[in-house]
Amino acid sequence: MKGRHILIKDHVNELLAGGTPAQDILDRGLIAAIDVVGKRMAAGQAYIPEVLLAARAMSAAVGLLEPHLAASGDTQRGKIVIGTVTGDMHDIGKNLVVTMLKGVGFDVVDLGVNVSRDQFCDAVEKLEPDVLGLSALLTTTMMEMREIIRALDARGLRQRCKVLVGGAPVSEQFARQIGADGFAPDAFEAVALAKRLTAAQPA
Ligand code: B1M
Repeated sequence: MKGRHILIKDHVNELLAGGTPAQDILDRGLIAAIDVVGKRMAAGQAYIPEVLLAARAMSAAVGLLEPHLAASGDTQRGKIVIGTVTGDMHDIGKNLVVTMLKGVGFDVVDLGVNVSRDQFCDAVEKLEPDVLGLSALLTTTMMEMREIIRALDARGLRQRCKVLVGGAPVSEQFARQIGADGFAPDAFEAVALAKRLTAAQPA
């Protein structure tokens, strides 16, 4: 919460060495703390520089957890193109989803943040993924997901891949409303859903 990105690495390494599961460190430590920062931000008690410092510390800690979170050894499962939609710079959650998907054997192409609908459409056309993953953390940018699905439709690409959406303001109901194929509330569900969506595809 104080943004101490160097100290947090020592702390995470100590916890891992002591046998604390990586998932606990993530859920009970990192996500719990960034949620407090988010609430302070909403209440006007924390400002962007402090949130950026907290985000930098969180990213540093998540980097240490990644090898422990991502189970490995599974065979190749399919290709996923993923990105945070245009106007949105939030990427911590999306990066966690990427890590977990890679860990179970998906070939993941991460387009990064602030990705335009044309970039998503071009990637679907060129890379032919099984799944397109869209992330949004703002109530304003989540509406862009609908436009991306419309743009895929307009370019005749909608049937070429499944669309998976996620991010804090997104819900199952919203996913259905915009015509997505699925919604995942967290990185674990994203992996489970991606497996189901790709398993349903003809070989
Ligand atoms: Co921003 N921010 N932020 N922020 N920020 C929120 C989202 C906010 C809820 C804080 C608040 O007010 N309480 C609020 C949004 C309010 C709203 O829209 N209703 C907000 C705001 C307002 C803003 C700005 C507009 C502030 C401003 O400038 N006035 C601004 C917008 C910038 C922009 O994007 N254009 C802004 C900026 C920032 C920072 C840059 C400072 C920083 C981001 C740094 C970064 O990502 N590199 C930041 C942060 C850190 C947050 C909070 C505090 C934490 C987000 C986070 O990383 N959570 C956030 C408050 C909160 O969420 N508690 C907040 C941890 C992460 C593990 O969870 O991202 O939810 P999450 O990801 C989860 C699931 O959602 C899911 O799985 C993930 C892992 O389990 N998931 C998917 C995510 N993507 C998925 C995709 C999938 C499936 C699942 O399939 C494809």
